[in-house]
Amino acid sequence: MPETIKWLGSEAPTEVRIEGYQEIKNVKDAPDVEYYVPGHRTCAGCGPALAYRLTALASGKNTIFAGPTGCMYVANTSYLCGPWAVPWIHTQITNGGAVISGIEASYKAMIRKKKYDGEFPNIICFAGDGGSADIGLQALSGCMYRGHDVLFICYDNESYANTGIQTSPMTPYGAHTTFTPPGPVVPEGKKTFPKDLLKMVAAGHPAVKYLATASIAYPVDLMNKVRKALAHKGPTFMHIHAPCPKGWAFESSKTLDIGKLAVDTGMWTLYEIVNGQVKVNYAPRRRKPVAEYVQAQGRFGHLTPEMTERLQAFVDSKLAELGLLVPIPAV
Ligand SMILES: Cc1ncc(C[n+]2csc(CCOP(=O)(O)OP(=O)(O)O)c2C)c(N)n1
Ligand code: SF4
Ligand SMILES: [Mg+2]
Repeated sequence: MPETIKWLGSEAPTEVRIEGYQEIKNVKDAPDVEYYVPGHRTCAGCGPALAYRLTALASGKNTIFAGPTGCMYVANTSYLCGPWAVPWIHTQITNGGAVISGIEASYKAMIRKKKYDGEFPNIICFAGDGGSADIGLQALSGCMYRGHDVLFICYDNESYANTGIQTSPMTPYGAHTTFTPPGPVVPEGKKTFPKDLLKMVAAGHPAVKYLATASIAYPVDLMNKVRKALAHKGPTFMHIHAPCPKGWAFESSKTLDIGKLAVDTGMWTLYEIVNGQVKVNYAPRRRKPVAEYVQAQGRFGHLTPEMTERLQAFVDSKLAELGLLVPIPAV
C-alpha cells in the first residue's frame, strides 16, 4: 500500500490555526462530555446521528453547528427541542456553505472591531449528501473557494432520506430508492454511478488544504480527522459514510457491521488529502467481494450477478486509484 500518492489539489503549505491537535489514541481516551445528547427522534441505529455525536465529541464546547434541512435537522428538532448542547442554526438545504461563511466573517469582523475577545469558534456545517453534493453544491463550492475558516462535513446516507429515500448523486449504482424503483424498463434501479465529492472539492478549490473521508464504523479515526480539520486554518472538508437502516433496508442493530463491510469491500475507503498529498489510512487485510455488501441490504435485493459485477468493476477502478487493488482471497 503506498503511503502517499501525489494527486490533485493545492500543494501550497497550510496555515495552522491550532498548534498540533489533541490526538485521541483509543476509544477509552475519547472525551466524555457530550454535545449531541439524547432526546432526538432519529431512527434506531441511525448512522448520521452517530456521526453527529462523534463530531461533537471531537470538536467540543467551542463549536457552532449549521444544519441544512435533512434528517439531521428534521428528526433532531421537534417541539422547540434539539439535541445540541452548543449553538446550532438551521440553514436551507441549499445554503449551508453560505451560512457558515457568514458566521465566520461576522466573527472576524467582531474581533477586528474589538467587540468580541473570546476564542475563535469551530464553525462546522453538517450537511447531508443532498445538501452537499447536489442541491447544496454551489454554496459548498463558494465557501471552500473563498477560503473561510470553517469545516464542511457531508454525512452521506446516500439518498435524500428525510423526504422518503429519493435518489441523490451519492446513491450507489443499483440501489432501489423511491425515485429509482427497479422494474421491467430499468431493472437495476439506479442506473448511474455516484459523484466523487471529495475529489471534486480537492481538485477545484485551491484554498482547501485538508480533506478526509471517514466512517462511523471507525470512530477514533473519525474524531481525530475532525480535530485535524479544525486545527487547520482555512476551509476543510470531510465526507463521512453514514449507513441508514431505513433507506438501505437492514436491521438497525447492524449499522456498524454495514459500515465495516463497506470498508472491507472497498465500497468506502478511508484516506486524507493534506496539502495535495493523499494518505490512505486503512487497508483491509482481506478484501471482501462487493457481493457480500450487496447481499446484506434490501436496497440491492433485485440485483443480478451481472449487475453486481458492474458494481465490483467500478469499485475496483476506485481502489486502483488509491493503490488498494489487491486480489480478493478465495473463501
Ligand atoms: C429547496 C428545497 N428543496 C427541497 C426540500 C425538501 N427536502 C427537505 S429535506 C430533503 C432531503 C435532504 O437530503 P440530504 O441532504 O441527503 O439529507 P438527509 O435527509 O438524507 O439526511 C429534501 C429534498 C427543501 N427543504 N428545500
Ligand atoms: S431515515 Fe436514515 S438518516 Fe434519516 S433518521 Fe432514519 S436512519 Fe437516520
Ligand atoms: Mg442524504
